[in-house]
Amino acid sequence: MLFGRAKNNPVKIADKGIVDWKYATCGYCSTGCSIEVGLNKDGKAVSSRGVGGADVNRGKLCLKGIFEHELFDSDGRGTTPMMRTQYHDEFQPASWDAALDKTFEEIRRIQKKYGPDSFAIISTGQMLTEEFYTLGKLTRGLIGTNNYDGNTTLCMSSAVSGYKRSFGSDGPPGCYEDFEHTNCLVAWGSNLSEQHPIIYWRMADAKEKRPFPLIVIDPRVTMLAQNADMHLPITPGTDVVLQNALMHVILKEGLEDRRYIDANTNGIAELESEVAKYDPVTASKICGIDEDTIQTVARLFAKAGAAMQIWTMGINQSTHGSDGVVGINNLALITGNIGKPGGTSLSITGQCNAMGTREWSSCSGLPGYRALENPEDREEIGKFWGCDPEFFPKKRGLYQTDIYPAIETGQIKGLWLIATNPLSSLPNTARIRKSMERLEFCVVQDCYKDTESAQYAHVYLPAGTWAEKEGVMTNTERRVNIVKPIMKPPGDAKPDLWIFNQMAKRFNLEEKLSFPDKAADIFLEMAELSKGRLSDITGMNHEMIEKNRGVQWPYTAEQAAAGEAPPKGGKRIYTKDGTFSYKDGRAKLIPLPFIDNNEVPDEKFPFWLNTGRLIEHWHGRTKTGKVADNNKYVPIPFIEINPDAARELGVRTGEYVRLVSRRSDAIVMVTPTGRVPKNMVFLPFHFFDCANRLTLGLLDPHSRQPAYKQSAIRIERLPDQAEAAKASMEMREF
Ligand SMILES: Nc1nc2c(c(=O)[nH]1)N[C@H]1C(S)=C(S)[C@@H](COP(=O)(O)OP(=O)(O)OC[C@H]3O[C@@H](n4cnc5c(=O)[nH]c(N)nc54)[C@H](O)[C@@H]3O)O[C@H]1N2
Ligand SMILES: Nc1nc2c(c(=O)[nH]1)N[C@H]1C(S)=C(S)[C@@H](COP(=O)(O)OP(=O)(O)OC[C@H]3O[C@@H](n4cnc5c(=O)[nH]c(N)nc54)[C@H](O)[C@@H]3O)O[C@H]1N2
Ligand code: SF4
Ligand SMILES: [Mo]
Repeated sequence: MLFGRAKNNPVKIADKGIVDWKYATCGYCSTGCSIEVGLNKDGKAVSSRGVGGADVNRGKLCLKGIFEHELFDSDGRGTTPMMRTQYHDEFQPASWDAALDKTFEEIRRIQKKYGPDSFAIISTGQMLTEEFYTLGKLTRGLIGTNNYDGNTTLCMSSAVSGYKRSFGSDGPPGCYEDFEHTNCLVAWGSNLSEQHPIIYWRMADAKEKRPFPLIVIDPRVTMLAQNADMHLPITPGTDVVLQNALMHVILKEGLEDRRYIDANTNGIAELESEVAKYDPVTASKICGIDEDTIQTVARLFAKAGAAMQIWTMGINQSTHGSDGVVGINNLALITGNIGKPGGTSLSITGQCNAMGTREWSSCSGLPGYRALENPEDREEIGKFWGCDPEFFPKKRGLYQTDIYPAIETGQIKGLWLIATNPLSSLPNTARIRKSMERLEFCVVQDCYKDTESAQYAHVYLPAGTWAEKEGVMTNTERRVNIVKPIMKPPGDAKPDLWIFNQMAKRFNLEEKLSFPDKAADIFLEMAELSKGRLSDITGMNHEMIEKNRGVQWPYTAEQAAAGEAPPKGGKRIYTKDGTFSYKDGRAKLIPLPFIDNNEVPDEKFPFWLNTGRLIEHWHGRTKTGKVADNNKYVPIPFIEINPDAARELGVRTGEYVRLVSRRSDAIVMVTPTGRVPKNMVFLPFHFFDCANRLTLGLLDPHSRQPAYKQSAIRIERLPDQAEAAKASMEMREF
């Protein structure tokens, strides 16, 4: 292939000999890009490209998607089940039967000895929806532990909780197309350009064609903030105060939408009396945003006609995470900005299928957004699955972040970790290590065998990942898209669905419940359960999902029969008056008093520790750490530190320093940059035994999500740099 001037120094791209392109949906972030993987004549995956006709990405991919095919034969993949008696022994290879029998026996032994809830199961947002549904059936219908949760408690729990409190149900009301209609966009704690690059591209493209003000609220000058019209560098953890002040101005100046409020909401009087306390001057002293800016943003937002808010972890990962989401919803509701083109509150989801787990995994309830607390829901699912509804617990069990303290106190004795790596992702990992050491039995099911958490496993189950499996995922805008098996899992590794079905055989002795093998059949079972509900997918099946490059829910059998072509599904929800999920069809306006309970910088620990992500890497780097083009840019941990702070400390670019919090310490490299204020450092959490040695992670009272972004640290200079470099490396060897 030749680009540029054909005769003068043409750019040559090596011909990879691709003979076939196979369809999939990207398995990293929740943007939900459609990918094609190129196979050469030997059937080897040699390339990835974006799919031109796909609504979401329109041919584009970010650098994670572009190299995704390299995962198939990357280092560290698990190829055979492994077992050992004590977690510190050497692992021995085992047969699948031996590993699954052992797991089954240990689950039942522990449950018999200590009670059904003494065995906990922690899952993920990174499997396929049919797998989530099957694991839910196995856990709720047969194993019978109520301590079943997902890593989504670290990620989307505050969004779920906030949506439920405001609207009566989870379910993001908007879509990416809203960028094309909005007249004002407010982004709360989201680094969209790096963490959801293709959603960012959709936004930037819409903004270029039809300019609208972009207001970014983030203590750090992120790439998104650099591209904003206004950047509000908020004091960490105080977003609720700013929200109250914005509502104060809107209500005081009569800029609210009274018709919408009267027709769609309850609670305006209570909200008004609470926000009356947050005049911009008082609020500015707490949240660090001056009164003029507060007034300008309030007016811009309320007068826009169609105003949109998006948010990610800067809001969710906070002791006010759920309240922050409710605050965003309050702002949207009082200005009539829900369910209309360009007027919405759209939570930008994290993992590729965090939405699918919310809808179908039964983690916090029962499938299809049903609740354990609701007797009719228990009855319906019990009948449908063929089990006694009395077997279901009557309220949800512990959240992931409460399961570890319960291991610490001996209430929980056994653990099954599926596609999550808590030793790298939970706050205060020294404490998590102690908990893991106390387990009588731990089984880790992961596509990589070299995870930090597998150190504590008695049984390791090697899983397939991404396009080694078949099933659907739901993205941020409720779009269900499909992944097809392009490669076989390496060695004797198996798709997660196969593993759950084999486990189910062991628990399902009377064969009362059915466990179909084929993802397409499981999808149809889920569709049946979705009939008439918010997340109705009765009009979809695997084939039509692939054909349309993803379809948004709701998409009903009636819509399919009416032959909407091509079927695009539901762009928005709550589009008409009185359609919220509370019984009376109204949303709730909820007052949000602010209590400052964070660990804040002081004399001993003078810096805020802000943690988050980089574009090149994915979480604990089990995947991107092994893809050369992702890893080589950022192979070691570093902090962003303000140049003035670096000068005062006497440290320069490339030097190592020790970060010390009340929990522990970590050695990292220094990168001075104006991206962070003088009293803050930003530390990516991708590197093992680093960020989460330091974090405190206080929990949100509603969502139990950790405040990963608000801890206090001090920085110590290290005179012996060679020694420091060595120590920094050694910390990550195990
Ligand atoms: N490349 C890449 N992309 C990813 C991921 C990845 O690991 N790598 N992970 C995916 C997942 S699971 C998730 S959840 C998303 C996360 O996506 P984002 O939430 O966009 O990413 P983060 O870097 O965690 O945090 C976003 C911002 O929150 C800001 N922040 C910190 N404290 C506050 C505060 O008090 N208020 C406000 N308003 N902002 C604050 C931080 O400065 C940071 O810039 O990314 C997804 N996409
Ligand atoms: N300090 C700090 N900590 C954080 C955050 C932060 O911003 N700051 N963010 C939090 C957030 S938002 C999140 S989402 C969590 C993420 O936390 P984790 O879920 O622990 O992170 P991952 O590294 O993505 O772990 C997923 C694991 O699943 C495996 N895996 C991938 N695909 C498959 C599959 O198909 N099947 C199986 N069986 N295994 C698979 C991977 O190899 C990996 O080991 O981290 C949280 N921790
Ligand atoms: S934006 Fe997200 S879904 Fe799209 S290619 Fe990148 S990682 Fe994959
Ligand atoms: Mo996340």
